[in-house]
Amino acid sequence: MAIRRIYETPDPVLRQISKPVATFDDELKALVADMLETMYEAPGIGLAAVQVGVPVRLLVIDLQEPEEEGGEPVRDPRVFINPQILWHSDAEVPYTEGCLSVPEQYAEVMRPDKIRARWQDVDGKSHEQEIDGLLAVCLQHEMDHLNGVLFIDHLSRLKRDMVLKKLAKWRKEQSLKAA
Ligand code: GNR
Ligand code: NI
Repeated sequence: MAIRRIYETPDPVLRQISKPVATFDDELKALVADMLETMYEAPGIGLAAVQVGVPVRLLVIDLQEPEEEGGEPVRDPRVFINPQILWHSDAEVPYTEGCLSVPEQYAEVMRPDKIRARWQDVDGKSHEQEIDGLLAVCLQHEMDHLNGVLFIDHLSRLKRDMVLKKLAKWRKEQSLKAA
């Protein structure tokens, strides 16, 4: 297992349309293991393969907050391969989102409250389930990545520019700290 580099905006890698996974082999399982390790280390609650530079329709999610448990983290890794949204509610809910590819920036995004999704697991087995709450938010955020979309793309031009300006400022401060 290895921690992989997470690509950040405005890297064009993040704008690729990810390709369906066709082969459920050991190489895929190794990529999933690396993605989980990378997500836990970041830390984040989700990660799409394209964020580590592999444009395939694969994402991992673990909603367990690292801060929630003192000591041993309780892990609940979920793997979604070739996910599809079969249905979504008309009702949308706001959630303040962040993204490992837009570090340290947060903004409110509206998304459907509830979705019905179909996906495959690492063995290629199909699953279908109705999903709501934080898992629905996170799954939709990750599925956007598979289509080259970032959460900032859902904001008004004004808000997006504010976030990108704050990101530039944060990066500058980081580089000054490191020097
Ligand atoms: O760690 C993450 N937190 C988060 C918070 C609100 C909505 C979505 C997310 S996903 C994000 C990790 C990430 O960038 N996944 O692509
Ligand atoms: Ni993200």
